[in-house]
Amino acid sequence: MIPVREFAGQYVAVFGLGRTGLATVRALQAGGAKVHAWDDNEAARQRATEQGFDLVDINKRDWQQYSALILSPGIPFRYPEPHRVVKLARMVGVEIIGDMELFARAVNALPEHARPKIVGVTGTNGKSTTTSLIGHILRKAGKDARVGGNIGVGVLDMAPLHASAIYVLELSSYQLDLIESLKCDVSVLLNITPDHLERHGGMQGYVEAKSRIFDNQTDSDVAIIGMDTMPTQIMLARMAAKKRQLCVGVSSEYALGRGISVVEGVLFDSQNGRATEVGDLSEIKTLPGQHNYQNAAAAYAACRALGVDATVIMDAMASFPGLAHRQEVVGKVGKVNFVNDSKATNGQAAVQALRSYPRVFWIGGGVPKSEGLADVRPYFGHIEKAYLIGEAQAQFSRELGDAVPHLKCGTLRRAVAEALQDARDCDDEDPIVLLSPACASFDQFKDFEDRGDAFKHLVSGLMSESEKLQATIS
Ligand code: UMA
Repeated sequence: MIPVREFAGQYVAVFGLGRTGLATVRALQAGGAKVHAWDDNEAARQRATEQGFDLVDINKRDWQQYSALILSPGIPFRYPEPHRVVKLARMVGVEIIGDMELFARAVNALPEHARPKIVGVTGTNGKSTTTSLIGHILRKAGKDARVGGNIGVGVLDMAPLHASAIYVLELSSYQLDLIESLKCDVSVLLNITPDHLERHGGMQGYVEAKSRIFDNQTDSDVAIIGMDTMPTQIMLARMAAKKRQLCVGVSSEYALGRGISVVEGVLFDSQNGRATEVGDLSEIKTLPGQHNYQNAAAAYAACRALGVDATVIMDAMASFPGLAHRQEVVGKVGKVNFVNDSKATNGQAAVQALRSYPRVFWIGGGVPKSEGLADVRPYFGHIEKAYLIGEAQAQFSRELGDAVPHLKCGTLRRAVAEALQDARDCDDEDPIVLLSPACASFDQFKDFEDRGDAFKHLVSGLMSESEKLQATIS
């Protein structure tokens, strides 16, 4: 845990008692603050009480007493409408920040020589893989790398600050909205495509939130920017012109004259204007597809910026174990392969998986995003048949129309059973059933991890049934 001393002896309100909130309460209390914590949800309050937290309903308190409101990232801050506690805090001029800002202030309070390094990673898609890959490479290079943030670990729950440590933080747009003084030694922005627009009041607000990862950088810092989406291309051009920090472009679509590129699976470093072949990524099973090539290029650039040798980086990438719920091969029933890509909560993310396989039995649906299947449409040809679930099924059925055979299955259980049946009967030798929903999960599951676990559970049930059947036959 990272104690936060900034509010020692003062009253602080913490709202939201999930991973962020609970870690924040612990860190503030360890630093001597008097914390009033609350959550709208009774079950969350109950869980917190069971863990020994004293709760105070901040809706009913005098807000003049609070020095700050620490807001969890999932709680609406500006759009679609600020949460009631946000309005209360604004009314009395109480500052509103998030756990990342508390972390930043704890780091900034240290003398310069005692500060750890910070690598921030954001983007619409690929940030968890890139964050985890950077952490893996740095550890293989013998560094004290710690991985956390949006990837699932509240930043204040991470190991205490230390000068030789490197904090590799996945940063969501929600978290970036709540920072002021976070200064990343290396900032990575992978890509920007429409997502979470309702929370940022549209695309401009979303792009602005993402760009905050570069705030506070100086000429000793490095900004690594994906060149494969238009908003990030524009951002790199503007930032390079300002020369506030060193900007490095990365791409898996274009051979960059200056930057890091992946061409047909081969990674090239042309940061000094002359292209040097660094290594072949196409052999790394845990980083399949063009999107992962860009993630790898960004991870390479970040680790080079931290002084890691290129050969050490390539060796480390080869042993990257991959991440759960991202094109995770979960098992085989007879000849049918099952791939769990539950993390694909928007169309762009589902595209990354769909374009990695020429022909799949695709399970999609859940809570649809505003852009529906618009991004997926160019890859309809990769879908042999679609199995639709959740709230999105009627909308997706309309969007697929006659172009893709499909079935409204309602539940994941039925979708898996139907897809297995069809895949088993098809002529392919090695068919793939892919769960890559292009939707949020909240209509039927707690979160994307819960959805992916349910898929894995269903597949493992089918695998043991199939093994039992094989044993009976033989
Ligand atoms: N709550 C209220 N009122 C509200 C909304 C929420 O009281 O109006 C309460 C809920 O009852 C719950 C708590 O707030 O008890 C949850 O807070 P939260 O949604 O911020 O979730 P945390 O558990 O703190 O997890 C957050 C991130 N979640 C979100 O941003 C939604 C986690 O990212 C992150 O791993 C964690 O902090 C640690 O940093 C998850 C995520 O889905 C993976 N992120 C989004 C994404 O990747 O697309 C942004």
